[in-house]
Amino acid sequence: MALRPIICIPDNRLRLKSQPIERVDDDVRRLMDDMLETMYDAPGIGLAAIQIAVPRRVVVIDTSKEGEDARPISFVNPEIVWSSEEKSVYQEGCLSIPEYYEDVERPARVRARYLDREGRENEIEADGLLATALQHEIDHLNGVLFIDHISRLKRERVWKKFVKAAKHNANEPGHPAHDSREL
Ligand code: GNR
Ligand code: NI
Repeated sequence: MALRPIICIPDNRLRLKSQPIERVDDDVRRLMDDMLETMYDAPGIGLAAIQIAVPRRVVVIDTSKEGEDARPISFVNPEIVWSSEEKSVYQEGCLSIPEYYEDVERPARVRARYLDREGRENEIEADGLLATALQHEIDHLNGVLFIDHISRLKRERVWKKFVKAAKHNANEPGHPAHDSREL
């Protein structure tokens, strides 16, 4: 297993549409293990492969609480096949937008179809934090970030802040940037 660097906005790779996995093999399972290690280290409750710069449709999630046994779930090619009319609001954050949190409204419950670690087709019906995390991660696979669901004013404010920070980092050798690439 290996820790991998997490990329942050304004890195435009976060806007890529990730490509489906054709076969769940040992390479894919190794990717999932690296993602889980990176997610727990961060720490976060979910991670999409593009956040470690791999544009593949792979997601890991663990919404278990501190002190509980870990309950990691790995999803390959996840798709929402049903979502409730009922909505819920969670304060979301993203490891690719550090230290920024905002309320986001999404369907309260979703059903998703995916391949598991063995490549078997599976379905899960989720509510609560798991439902929110699943939608947040599947958004990543489509190049969508949670700030795309908030007001344009707030989104532009946070985006500009990270562009500025990236430029600053690029001009200060010895201060490794989150990622200093520009749009
Ligand atoms: O760690 C995370 N917490 C979180 C909280 C509320 C809604 C979504 C999330 S996902 C986030 C980790 C992350 O950035 N996943 O892409
Ligand atoms: Ni995220």
